[in-house]
Amino acid sequence: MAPQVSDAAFAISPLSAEFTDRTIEAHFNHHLLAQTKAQLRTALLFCAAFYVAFALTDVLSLGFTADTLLLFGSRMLVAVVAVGSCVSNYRHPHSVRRLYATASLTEVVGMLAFVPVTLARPEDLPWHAMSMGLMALVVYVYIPNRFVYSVAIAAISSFVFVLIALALGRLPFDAMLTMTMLLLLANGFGAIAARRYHLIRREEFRVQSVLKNLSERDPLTGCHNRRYLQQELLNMELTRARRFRLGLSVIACDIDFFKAVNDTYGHAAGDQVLVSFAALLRGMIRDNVDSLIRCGGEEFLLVLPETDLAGAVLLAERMRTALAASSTQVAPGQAVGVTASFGVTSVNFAVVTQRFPQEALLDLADQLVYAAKHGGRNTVRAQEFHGRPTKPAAPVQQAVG
Ligand code: GH3
Ligand code: MG
Ligand code: MG
Repeated sequence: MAPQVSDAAFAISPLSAEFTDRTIEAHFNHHLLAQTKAQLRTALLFCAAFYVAFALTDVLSLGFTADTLLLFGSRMLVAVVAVGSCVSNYRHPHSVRRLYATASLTEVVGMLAFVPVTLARPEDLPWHAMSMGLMALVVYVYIPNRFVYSVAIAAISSFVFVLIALALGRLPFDAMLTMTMLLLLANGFGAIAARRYHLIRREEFRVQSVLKNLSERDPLTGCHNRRYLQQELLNMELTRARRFRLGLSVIACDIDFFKAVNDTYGHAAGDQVLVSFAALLRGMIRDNVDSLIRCGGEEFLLVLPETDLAGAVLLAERMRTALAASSTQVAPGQAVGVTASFGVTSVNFAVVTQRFPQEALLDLADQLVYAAKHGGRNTVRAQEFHGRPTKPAAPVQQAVG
C-alpha cells in the first residue's frame, strides 16, 4: 500500500540523500529492490571480470613470479566475493540489508586489492592512481549502495592509497600533488553525481507516490476510494484470509437522509458532515489493520481482517450509537446530527473453501444496508456470507436507536 502523502514525510536529508522518515525510506528501498539487485548483479560481475582480466598487466609487469601469483590470488578474491555476493542476493531476494552489505563488502575487498598490487608494482604508481580514481567513480555511481557508504568507502580508500604512495616515496612532490588532486577530483565529482542520482530517484518515487495516492484516495475525507478497494485492497485481503483460513468482515454504511442535510444546510455543510463521519469511523478501527473506504457519496465501507461476524456487528453497533450521539458543527451555533444504516457481513475461510467473486461479498453488504434502510434506518443488519450469492435473511442483529 502506498504511504499517505505529506510533504514532511517525503523530506530528504541533504547529507545522507535519503528520506528522513525511515518508513518511507524502507518503502522506497523495497519498491526498487528487484531493479536495484539486478543493477548490482551486473555491476559486480562486470567488476569481477575486469579485476581478473587485469592480471594480464601483472604478468607483463612482473613476469611469472611468486608476486604475480599473490596478486592473482587477491584479484581472484575480489571476483569470488563479487560472485558470492550475487549468489547471496539471489538466495535472499527480499533483503535490502543484504543488498547494501554485499555491495559494501565487494567494494571494500576491491579497494583493498589495490594494496598488494601497488606494493608489488610500485613503479606503476601513476597507473594505479588512475585505476583508483576510476574505481572510486565506480563505487560512487555504478555499484548501487547507500550514499553514505559509497562516500566512506571511496574516500577512505583514496586517502589510504595516497598514504601508501607517500610511504613508498617513489613520486616527486609535484607528481604526488597532481595524483592527490586527481583523486580528490574523482571523489568530488563522484560524490556529487551519486548524490544527484539518489535525489532524483527519490524525487521520482515521491511523485509516483503522490499520483498513486491521488488515484487511490478520496480528496474530501482522505479515505481510500472504490478503485483502490476493487483493484487492490479486497483482493489482497481475501487472498490472505483464504491462505491462512481466517475470517474477514466488511461493514457497509450509508448516512440516513443525507440529501436532506444538503437541502437544509447547504452542500458545504454536507461535506463537513461527511468529513466528521469519516473521522469518527477512522477513530474506531485498528490502525494499519482495518481499512476505511468511501465508496461514493455518503456510502462508506470498512474492511476488517481477522474479524468474525460477532466482532464486526459489535463494532458497527458502537459506530451507530457513537454517530447518533454526536453532531457536527457546520456554522457557529449550528450543529447537525445524522444517523446511518449499517450492513455487516463476514466470511470464515476455515469453513468456506469455494471460490467466489469479491463482488458477491460487497453485494450482500449492500443488500444488508438496504434492508437496514427498510427496517427503519439507524440500524445494523448482519449476515454470515457462505461463499455464494445470497439474499439477506432475517437479521442476525437489529438495533434501532
Ligand atoms: P437514504 O437514507 O435512503 O440513504 O437517503 P439519502 O438522502 O441519504 O440518500 P440519497 O441517495 O437520496 O442521497 C444522497 C445524497 O448525497 C445526494 C447527493 O447530493 C449527496 N452527496 C453525494 N456526494 C456528496 C458529497 O461529496 N458532498 C455532499 N455534500 N453531498 C453529497
Ligand atoms: Mg444515504
Ligand atoms: Mg446512498
